[in-house]
Amino acid sequence: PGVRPLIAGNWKMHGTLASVRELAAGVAAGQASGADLLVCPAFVHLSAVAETLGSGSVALGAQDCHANPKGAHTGDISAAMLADLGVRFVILGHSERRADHAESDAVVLAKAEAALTSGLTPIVCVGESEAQRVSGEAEDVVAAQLAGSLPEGFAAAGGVVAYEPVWAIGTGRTPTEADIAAMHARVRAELEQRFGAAGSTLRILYGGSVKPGNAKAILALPHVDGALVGGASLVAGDFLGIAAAA
Ligand code: G2H
Repeated sequence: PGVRPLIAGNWKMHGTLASVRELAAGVAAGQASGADLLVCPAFVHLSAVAETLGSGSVALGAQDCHANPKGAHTGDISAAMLADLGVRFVILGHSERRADHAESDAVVLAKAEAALTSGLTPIVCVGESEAQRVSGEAEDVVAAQLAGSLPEGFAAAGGVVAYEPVWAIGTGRTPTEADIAAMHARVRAELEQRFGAAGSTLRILYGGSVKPGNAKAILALPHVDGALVGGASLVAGDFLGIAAAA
């Protein structure tokens, strides 16, 4: 209550210049009065999407950044470069990056520090594997990821946490509403313990197979302050449908 929901589209490694322009225009044309909207295209599409979004209310985000502001890091992109393009948010520590690029909590922490330094709002992703869920350690795994990945200035900068159970990503499977509510309550408790009162108003997103059909129930749960949407964010109508449920 009191926290304005954030509906974020993670476009992952999808799209062409033409298709992302069309998608961004479709999102920008929809009026979502009850939620803040954010789209996160691939690096190479950021400029085109920035141009399409113009000065409208849909915010622009990236899917990763390097921990250093500049330097000899072939193929990498710094937070400062993103800020220069008009990017305001950056997704960090997504489970696909933790898996594909061996990103540890320490790496995510360093990237989040860099994001804060450049004035970007980090969206730090955490979530347990299926084996960790089955063995009952999901909440402790997530608490440890938070402790290791969130920088000191996170709360002051209005940082965002995204809880994404790894086994629910792109699979069509979601945890029960009770399990989502329990995890979000634990994340809230961790944020309040670490950051005090400021932790009460930080947004905690749920991610993992969010669709128009399940969005209303998920977004109604306590401490669910929005969604990080992958597959369903690639269709403007579906993404806006999820936003309308917020
Ligand atoms: C989780 C989510 C977006 P999807 O990765 O970050 O993807 O909605 O396709 O499960």
